[in-house]
Amino acid sequence: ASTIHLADYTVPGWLVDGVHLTVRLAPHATRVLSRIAFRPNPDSPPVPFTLHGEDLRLIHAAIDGQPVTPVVTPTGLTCDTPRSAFVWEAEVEIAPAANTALEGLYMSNGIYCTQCEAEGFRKITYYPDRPDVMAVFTVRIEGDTPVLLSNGDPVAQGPGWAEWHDPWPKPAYLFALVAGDLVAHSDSFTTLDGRCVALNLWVRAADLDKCEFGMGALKRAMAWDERVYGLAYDLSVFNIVAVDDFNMGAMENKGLNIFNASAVLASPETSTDADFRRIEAIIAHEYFHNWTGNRITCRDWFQLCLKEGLTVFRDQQFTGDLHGHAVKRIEDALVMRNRQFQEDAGPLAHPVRPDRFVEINNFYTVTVYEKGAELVGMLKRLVGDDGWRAGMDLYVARHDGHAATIEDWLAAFQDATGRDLTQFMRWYEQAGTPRLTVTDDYADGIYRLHIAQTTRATPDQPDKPPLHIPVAIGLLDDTGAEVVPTTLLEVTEAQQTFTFDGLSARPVPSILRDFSAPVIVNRTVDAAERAFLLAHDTDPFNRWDAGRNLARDMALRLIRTGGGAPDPGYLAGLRATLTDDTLDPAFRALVLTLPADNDLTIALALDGTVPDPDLIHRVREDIRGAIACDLTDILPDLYAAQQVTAPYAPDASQAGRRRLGNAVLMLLSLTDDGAAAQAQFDAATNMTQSLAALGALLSVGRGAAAAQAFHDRWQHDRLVMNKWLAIQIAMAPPEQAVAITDALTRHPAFDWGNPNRFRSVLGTLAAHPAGFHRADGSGYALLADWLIRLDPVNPQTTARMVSAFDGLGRFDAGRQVAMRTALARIRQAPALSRDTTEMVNRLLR
Ligand code: BAL
Ligand code: ZN
Repeated sequence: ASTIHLADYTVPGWLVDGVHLTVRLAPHATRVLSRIAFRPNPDSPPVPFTLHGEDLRLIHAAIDGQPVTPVVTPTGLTCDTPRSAFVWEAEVEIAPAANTALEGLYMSNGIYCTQCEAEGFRKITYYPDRPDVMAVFTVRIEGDTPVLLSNGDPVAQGPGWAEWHDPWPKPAYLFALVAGDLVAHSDSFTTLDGRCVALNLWVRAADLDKCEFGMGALKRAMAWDERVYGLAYDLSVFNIVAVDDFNMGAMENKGLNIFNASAVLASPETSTDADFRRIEAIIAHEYFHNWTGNRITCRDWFQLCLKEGLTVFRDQQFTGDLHGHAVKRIEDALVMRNRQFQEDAGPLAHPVRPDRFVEINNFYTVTVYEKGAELVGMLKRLVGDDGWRAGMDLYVARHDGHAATIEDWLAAFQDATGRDLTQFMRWYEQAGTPRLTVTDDYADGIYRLHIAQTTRATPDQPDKPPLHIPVAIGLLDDTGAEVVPTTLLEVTEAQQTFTFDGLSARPVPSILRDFSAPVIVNRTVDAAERAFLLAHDTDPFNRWDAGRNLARDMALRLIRTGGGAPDPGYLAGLRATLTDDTLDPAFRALVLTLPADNDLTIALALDGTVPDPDLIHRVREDIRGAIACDLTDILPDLYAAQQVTAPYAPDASQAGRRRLGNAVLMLLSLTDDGAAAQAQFDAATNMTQSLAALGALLSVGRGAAAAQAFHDRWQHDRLVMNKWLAIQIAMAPPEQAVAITDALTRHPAFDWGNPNRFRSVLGTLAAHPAGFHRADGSGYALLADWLIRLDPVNPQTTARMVSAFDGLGRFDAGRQVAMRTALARIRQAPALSRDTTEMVNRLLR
């Protein structure tokens, strides 16, 4: 398979004025008739007429009504055509019931559905399947199912057929079609300008009781986008459909979002607080794409972050506005540190805007999405709130109805605000996590901060020029009062000094407030200063980060020395924070959460220490044990104080209390043999409490009976059974994780062709660092076995999960050999997909 380069972009040779599709549904022989008006692109030199197409059986083709015989290849066709506008007609046959890759038109539990991003439309019919070809679609669906849906507004329908028309020009990746025995949870939304929009959430009848929350989330998102960005919905109907088999979380098809059932169905009995939050965020994310992605789309797939980074940023803002920014910011930073920094530090590192790919599906990554959102956040900080809104307005006004680039995006902000963003552009092009080394000095009332930036080499990028980094700081006096409130320093050089004068004493600096840039800060800070910031920092993010840094420094010290006792200062700080009832319980729960294994692994690797996953796990467990012991006098009361007696609501206040209560329950279980957890499990009336109690019981080896009871109660519920499978692996002791995973792959519930199921089992093993990275290589071997089996069935999910091996290069020689052996075995699998081949090759290069 060949590599596609951004530098080779050329405009489309042919443009599309309109698309008429007739889809005659049948599980094994669906016929797709297309009538497409083409004209030469005046901005392109004359080029031959070519269309993408894969896995299609061409029945006939015609140009302006005259039959033609195109040259068909496995990836498309070419055909002699007039040099001027013409109408292309084709009829193809496809087999949705045989489509296990879940790209194009496929069937999920009897429901026809589609997934066309990034390049799935070419599996439905021949078409210029590239995002810069935008067209108005009219679709007729014929089928014997009660519900027949496509994009846009309904035109007409009768028994066995329906017609839809989408007036907004769109790229083919936003095409969608759904047909099946579905029922709707319906509602409506009136836009600020008074238009009534019909809202439907289509599900199987058995799931109708799990729609209310998702519908509310949709309405909140619609109102928020109007209020915050002045962006209103633009069709008469907005449909969401839940399907069981889906590679991603959800898809923003114009007017017809298709969702992984796990990302939309919610009920207190079956969903945790975290599920509710995630569902609300994903519904908002897909809705927000209506403007940032659909009305303004990407010129080419290299620009994926243009829509994804911006839309993630918008859903983060939305969640923060609804539920509190402090906790949201910490959670977003944790995703960066635990996952994105890891990607940046390994063989899969790539820029937020990659400049080459073999298979674009492999670039729906935490770098494109979450780091992409961080770049948007930095831009907002640099231009300020007014500049941000002016830039967004200009971006929308200029590019509405068009396919844009990152250059267009930054030009809108440059033009709206007058800021020079030339250097900022490097963030999009340069992979890797910058490290800031911060030192300071103070004399005669003058305080100076010295900041140096470096970014390590990443694949294909040995040299890294300096970035434009917004570093928010504040200075505190020894009572915790701010002597310099939050100030944005703009670091643009390799080394820079910032001076603050007129100070009466040496201040305590609070650096990188609100996680103002996705960087690692290196600064030698003693435990006393960290404890001071944990107690006093006025910036909630840095207050939390001070506690996390205390824990991290301590964990790293214990790892380096092979173990030992936790710092009394850390334990004292934790005690003070946990018992401070003025603090949000969710915030306290976050302070109680130890740095993840991944976070510690990266820190060790960056400092040249070979991380030992077993030792890291043991030290974390030792620290947890020491915390449980040290806080034993306060834990029962702290736990009791978080119990909610009001009827369940997934709001921030209740969820925060459950979060803290359940974090405390994990510690209590270490000292009471799971008694409190068993009591909570027995009394639980919602999934948050039930699952947390089951997890706590499993974590202390007392979970067998509860796991069985949970299974017996929920075996009919696919989504809950995913949790049941996952938690047994997540909570397994490292030495048992592989065996438990292996056993669960033999459980009747393990329907491995379903991506959610596969991820619940193998994905959970891959996310269990000490379990997956067994020194004997058994974790790698088991995952490889299953990826080899899944690849011919579902390349996309296989390829994404291959990234579990991106610790390659970080661990000891024995593990490296075992990882390479596993990857080599995958590479040798017969007819390995393009998706997986690219990932394995990137890992092994
Ligand atoms: N566009 C793919 C799914 C999402 O990011 O919304
Ligand atoms: Zn998205």
